[in-house]
Amino acid sequence: MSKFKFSVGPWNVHSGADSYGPATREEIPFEEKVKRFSELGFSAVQFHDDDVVPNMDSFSEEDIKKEARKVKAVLDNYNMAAEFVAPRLWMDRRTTDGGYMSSDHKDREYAVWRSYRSIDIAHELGCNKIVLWLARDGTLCAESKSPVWATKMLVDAINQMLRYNSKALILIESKPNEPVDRSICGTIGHAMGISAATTDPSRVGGLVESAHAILAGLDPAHEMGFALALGKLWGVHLNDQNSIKFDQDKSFGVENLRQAFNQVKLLVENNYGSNGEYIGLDVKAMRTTKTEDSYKHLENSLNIFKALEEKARRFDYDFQKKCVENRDFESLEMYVMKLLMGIV
Ligand code: XUL
Ligand code: MN
Repeated sequence: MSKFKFSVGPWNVHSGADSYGPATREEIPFEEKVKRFSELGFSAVQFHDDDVVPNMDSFSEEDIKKEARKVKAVLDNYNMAAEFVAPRLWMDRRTTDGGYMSSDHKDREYAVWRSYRSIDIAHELGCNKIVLWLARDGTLCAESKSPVWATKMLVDAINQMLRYNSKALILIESKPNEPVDRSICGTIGHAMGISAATTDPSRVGGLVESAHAILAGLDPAHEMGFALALGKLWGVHLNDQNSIKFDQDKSFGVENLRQAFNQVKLLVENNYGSNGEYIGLDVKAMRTTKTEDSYKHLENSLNIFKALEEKARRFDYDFQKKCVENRDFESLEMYVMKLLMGIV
């Protein structure tokens, strides 16, 4: 029995369309997804602002709140919570050259407007976490934008959000590249630096995604550990990634089992979740997956997580201590491999 609570975003179940080809599966209506998520054992849903209010740009601020209340009723119906709301700052024409760091001040104002709406929507859904994945904030052409200026723009935008609502918590989801070439918050260390520079660091933390850490050439457990040490790991996006290439969002643990184990072990050891945090998934089904298997990657990720949690909970710390005292890391490593292979 897992000691954690799990969350997932509606975009985790998608039609399979990518930049190179059309959909391969049927679209599943939102409410059906929520019902299935709850049956699979998830207790919260992660949202982009327009997952909650599609076409929100054409609604008034009051109507956006009204629409959000309808989604809250759907969540209540299935006994599901909302974990966070993330402004989608990458689809609209006004985010072509970024959100908070766009070269056009009108576009920057739009990005902040969307962020305020995300805060309003979160309030209606009964949560206070706002996730910033800074999709297009960075450069495509290195000389087009000063990284000094861009970093200051991000701090300014977060300060405006903190001012707008005194309860909102801002979680920066770091990622080194894609769709930009060079991002501004490439690692969780960058996110923590931004936090420290804001007017209220106690309300600015981080969300570590396994694949994003691997894209940065780093170990996801170490990224998570860094934020945990500072009391600022407020969300995770567990998934997997086969080395440094396009962002793959594979099922958790399917590429790097030992790295996955170490993420779970770290979360178990540090009582992650004791302040209400969720184990969030951000996983994509393969394009070849059939409509009837639209949730299989979620089930697989949950099952792998739970199997690794069970192994983490029976990790032999006495043996580990002895190995460390004797500097016998060969034996410690072999113990971990045997544990993962089911030999001990
Ligand atoms: C993009 C990514 C996003 C965020 C939410 O790489 O991970 O899905 O998690 O905006
Ligand atoms: Mn993510």
